[in-house]
Amino acid sequence: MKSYAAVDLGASSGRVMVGRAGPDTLELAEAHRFPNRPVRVPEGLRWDVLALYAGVLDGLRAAGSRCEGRIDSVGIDSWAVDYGLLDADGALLGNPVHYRDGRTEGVAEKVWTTVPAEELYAATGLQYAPFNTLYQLTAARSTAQLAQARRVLLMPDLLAYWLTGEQGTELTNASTTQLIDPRTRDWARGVADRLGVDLGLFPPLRHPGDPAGVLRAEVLEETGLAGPVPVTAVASHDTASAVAAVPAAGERFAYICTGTWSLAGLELTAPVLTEESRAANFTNELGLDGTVRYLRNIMGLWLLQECVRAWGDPDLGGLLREAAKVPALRSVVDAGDAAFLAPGRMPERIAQACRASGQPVPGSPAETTRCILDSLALAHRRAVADAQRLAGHPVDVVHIVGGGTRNALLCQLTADACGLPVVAGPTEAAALGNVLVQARAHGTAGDLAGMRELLVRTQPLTRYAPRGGTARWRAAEARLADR
Ligand code: ADP
Ligand code: LRH
Repeated sequence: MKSYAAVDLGASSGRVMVGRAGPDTLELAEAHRFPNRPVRVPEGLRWDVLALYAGVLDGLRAAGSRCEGRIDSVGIDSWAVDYGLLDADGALLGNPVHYRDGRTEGVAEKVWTTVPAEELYAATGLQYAPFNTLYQLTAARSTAQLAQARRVLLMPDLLAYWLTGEQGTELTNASTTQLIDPRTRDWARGVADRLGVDLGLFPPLRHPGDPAGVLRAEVLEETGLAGPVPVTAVASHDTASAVAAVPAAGERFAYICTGTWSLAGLELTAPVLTEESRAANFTNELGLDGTVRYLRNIMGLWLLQECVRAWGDPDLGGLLREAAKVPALRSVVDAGDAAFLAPGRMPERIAQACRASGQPVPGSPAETTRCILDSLALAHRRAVADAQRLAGHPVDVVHIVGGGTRNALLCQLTADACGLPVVAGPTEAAALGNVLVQARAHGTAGDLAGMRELLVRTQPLTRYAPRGGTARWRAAEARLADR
């Protein structure tokens, strides 16, 4: 059996996991977890990328010590859209900008005066989100940093470059830039030319499973690993890795990747580029093996994370137990609303949204938590229903993966709201998808269906049956639509 290190960087924490995979085995153990704390400096909200890199090195050292210094390969995935700029010497120019930074406000509208939103969607299949890389690069257009930049490296590609000295742009993550055509799975050159984006700044595309260099000698020394250690390109968008690790059988399933975000949708074989789909803000991101991740971004547990931070970090388990006792569906907010994107004052912003829509204003933390979880379940219901209708792809089951699987109340409410059985798990789906793609590249895992069979056989899963009461969810949905 081989050992793989999966570096998985989420918006709230980074982790380095050790995966062991064989024909009938898939084991995952956490070697190291570290917080991912963005920092607000005078110029805006930035990722602390050096702290993240230090966490990766600590994690690789910890991973090595679990495997007598012998790791067969390393793979890296992270959140999407963000990037670092390198100068002509290959040095990083400034700290990567956080996708919640305000610099992209109003930028999309300007872009659409050159390439109308309808055309942009038809060419790239990407939903509107203010932080798509295209809008970030446009917002940066007149900055000294971009003028000096010779390279754009997406976050996982930047870390891989620091580990190996080699550069590439991994495709699944590139598909979140709004600069990729989901039909050709190549750069959308026409769009880039019209908008003055220099695609030459990106290194060549690479695909999950491609070799991505070997750990540099200094990295081996610092981590105590025995070389050579290859780095393998995985589905480097965390959501792509997580979807690859959805333990589904067949095609009739929806998935919800729950963590800081909820990414809810379907796995398809071709993109849906209709005007109706654009209006419903569904995205066509690229997945493993020619698949399309047809999904909607929902604010996710970010809403709760920000409240918990505002309340001084009370115990989450206790809060969820109290929230379970609060009557259901008293007030709901639109968990897809970009108004919740920026950090800060989240309990007040949720209260304000309830007040503005004439609903009871949640008072206690338990009531606010209940409002968030009801709202998320409602947004899950809408996304799962809309995706099926827009793609003409019916489902029988909803799979929930990611940190939200630890929130039993959210899983049950999602089953109730969707009126479908929910299968929850694995929690560390992105890391498992990362490991499985490495294992396949190194000869110990099968195709996507085979990977999923292995997950079903090896991973603990929890099932939630819908408890009825769909009419109440339908009514809450209508209530929200009326406001
Ligand atoms: P990301 O990858 O975006 O950083 P995760 O997938 O790690 O996010 O999920 C983080 C979320 O998981 C937290 O915001 C929290 O709401 C939820 N979570 C983590 N641990 C627990 C727990 N013990 N009980 C309930 N929810 C939890
Ligand atoms: C989740 C995620 C999501 C993106 C967002 C920026 O971690 O990758 O798929 O839309 O971060």
